Amino acid sequence: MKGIFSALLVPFDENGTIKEQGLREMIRQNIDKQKVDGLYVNGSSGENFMMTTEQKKDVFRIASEENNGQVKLIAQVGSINLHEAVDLGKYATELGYDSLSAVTPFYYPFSFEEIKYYYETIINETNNKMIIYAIPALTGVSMSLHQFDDLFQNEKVIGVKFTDGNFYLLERLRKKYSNKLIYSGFDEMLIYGAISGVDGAIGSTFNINGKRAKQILSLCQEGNVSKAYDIQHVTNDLIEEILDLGLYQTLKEILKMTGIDAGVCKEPFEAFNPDKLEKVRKLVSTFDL
Ligand code: SI3
Repeated sequence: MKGIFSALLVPFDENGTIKEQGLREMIRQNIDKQKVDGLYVNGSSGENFMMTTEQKKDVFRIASEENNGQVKLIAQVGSINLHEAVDLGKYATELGYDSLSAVTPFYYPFSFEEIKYYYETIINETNNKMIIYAIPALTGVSMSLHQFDDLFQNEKVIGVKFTDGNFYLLERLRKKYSNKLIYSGFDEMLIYGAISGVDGAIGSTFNINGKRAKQILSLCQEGNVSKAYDIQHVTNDLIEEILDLGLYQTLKEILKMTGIDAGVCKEPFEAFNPDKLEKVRKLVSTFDL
């Protein structure tokens, strides 16, 4: 379960329908070209929170079929509808997913006891492993070291996807929990996570730039931080441009230029402005994507 995991993008048509063939191509591209160690299915990058339950199940099924046991699969099942989270967790478990993951429940200011109940319910009902998905910038949920201590007491909680810039907390977690998996969540900060000893990383840009992410992680593990920095700088030149142009839309346009039917983003994400296509073309050639 270690290494670089692509947070799988999902291709949609203009009506918000999943483009199944495009999704299969996307999975192949991640496994065959980016050589990722695993896929994080139905995360933020998969536009998960905008899909129907049936669509989420379709993505889990298609990813499992297309992967056919090649790389590790993590199913993100989190939802503020706990019944949906459990239903998805059972479905992904039956499909053989290696672990579940769930975003902290968001929108309402849930107490920590409620958050803990949410994770325990998903774990008990599915009998699968759980990776906490902590992304305070989007959920507003910042958990303390003591709250992680509490969640980590459950042996089914095998780790955390740490999409946070709080490197003090990351260091404390790493020192205390050598037995838990810690995944870095911000691709542009991968090197700092890698220096702190994360086990891996989960990110959206790995769909197109997974090979560089693998290099950053392994160079840090070998102690060659200076070379890792060189690659992080190139990576961040790319990510900066992508964030300026619009994250998920641009990733999909890049993939289309490399022959993948990556579709469009779900509304209300705005459509990609075709005036910017020339900039995308330049990224593909400059960064050899
Ligand atoms: O699917 C997912 O859950 C993710 O991709 C999470 C991951 O942490 C990404 N975060 C979001 C909100 O997309 C990052 O990979 C992020 O896109 C990247 O670092 C660019 O900021």
